[in-house]
Amino acid sequence: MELASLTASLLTHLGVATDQLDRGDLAVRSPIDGGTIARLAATPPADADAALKRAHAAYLAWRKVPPPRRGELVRRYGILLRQHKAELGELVTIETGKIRQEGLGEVQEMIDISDFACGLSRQLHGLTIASERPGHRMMEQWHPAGVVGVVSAFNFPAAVWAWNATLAWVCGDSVVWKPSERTPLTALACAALFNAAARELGEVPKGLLEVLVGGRELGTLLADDPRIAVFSATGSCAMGKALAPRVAARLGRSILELGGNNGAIVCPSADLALTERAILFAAAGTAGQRCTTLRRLIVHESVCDALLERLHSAWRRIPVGNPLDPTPLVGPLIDSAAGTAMDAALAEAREEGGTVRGGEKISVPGCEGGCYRRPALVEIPAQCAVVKRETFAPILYVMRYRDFDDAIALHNDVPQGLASSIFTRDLTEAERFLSTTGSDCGIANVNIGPSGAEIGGAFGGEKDTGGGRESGSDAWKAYMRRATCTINYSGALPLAQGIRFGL
Ligand code: UN1
Repeated sequence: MELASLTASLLTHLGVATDQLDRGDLAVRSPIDGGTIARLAATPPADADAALKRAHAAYLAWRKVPPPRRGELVRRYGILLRQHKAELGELVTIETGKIRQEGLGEVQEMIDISDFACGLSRQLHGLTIASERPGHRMMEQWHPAGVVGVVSAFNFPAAVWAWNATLAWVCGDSVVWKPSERTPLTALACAALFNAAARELGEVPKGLLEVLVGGRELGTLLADDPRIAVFSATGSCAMGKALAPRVAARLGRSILELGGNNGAIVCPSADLALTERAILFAAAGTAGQRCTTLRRLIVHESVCDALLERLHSAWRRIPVGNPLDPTPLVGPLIDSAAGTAMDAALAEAREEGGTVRGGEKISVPGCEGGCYRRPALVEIPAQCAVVKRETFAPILYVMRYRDFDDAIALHNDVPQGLASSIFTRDLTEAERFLSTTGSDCGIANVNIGPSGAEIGGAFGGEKDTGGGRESGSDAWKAYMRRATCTINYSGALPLAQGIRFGL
């Protein structure tokens, strides 16, 4: 079936009114063949303002609903996601170009975070703290923060939004979502399923989820609007650096999940067969378009040739092709600009003395308008500027090390700090990598690659990655406001710090 009509039929199954698909100027293209699959109308600023008003009113009502009841809404959402996993996964594949396995994985990640958030709705607990004053008690309470603005990227058009939205809803917040203008259809489908869950539950205020369709002007609008209590953005470091100061200027709160330039150290004792498999998924998977993609490999000189031999053979065999077909492991890049950026990075690497293998254009029959590239493996003598930059494409730079401390220093010597790995069977190396003086990233793994995190842990990174944490652990606290409460049940009025004050 032609992609546009396949998309329309998936959207119908997912509950999206298809009359809006050819209404506007915003062309949505599938990276699979570059063809237009919809033309949406962008949200005008006046409509965005009305959406923010509805979201704010929804928050005022929703914050009064007991959290476990809020969790029930998210639980129902998770059930609908399970029922529609195949269709939503396929839509993600069509809109992002990721292979079917990864499209389904993305929906599974949404289901997982829905389960997590539902459980969390009975766990939004604060501390009780011993007071220094007799007959006093201190406690922390967590209250809903307000409207959460979510700006999401094309590469995880549903899961990363769901990390934010499901937590926000159980925390008593409402959500205004600005998806990437390249993947608005997935957003419309996620919203349709959410609205279905809300209808099922009943008594859910309108405006708990508002979707704004359009470009960067809408992200800026959310960053600037004081009604957005929490601004959560995923995207490039440049995007974060443009928007974060705007949120800060109004003393708003941001959660930033920006670029990664993730490295792995391969030590002499590493299990090379396991390491090879881990590297293949982390570097070539999702066509190198995850923020957690492995981009830098730092290999001990004693095992580098053996590992490279394995990687060269694997890289030659990676099936690249239409992600809707069952065999490809690597689909297209998001657009031709991404291909141009990849070519430019490889040219720069060559100038720096790099040996480039792979990276060539691949013509996929029937998908001539798509931008397909063989993943590239680049041996490079030094960590030069191109290696320190995040190029959102499947390029793996390989460097050698002799001394372990040098390897860690090289690993940390990039502006970004998202995810990292070490491959070793030596306990002291593993522990040093995880220690205070080891990896400086928000995610540090042993004997698995840097990508493909589970939702149970807090997700995010340091330095230019932005410092935000989303998803599991106690990331929920960023979606609430903390009140420190002191209660005096004594009848006397002792002051803290022993201060005497009175007439
Ligand atoms: C992203 O690329 O923005 O850990 C998120 C991973 C996925 C999420 C990636 N669970 O690779």
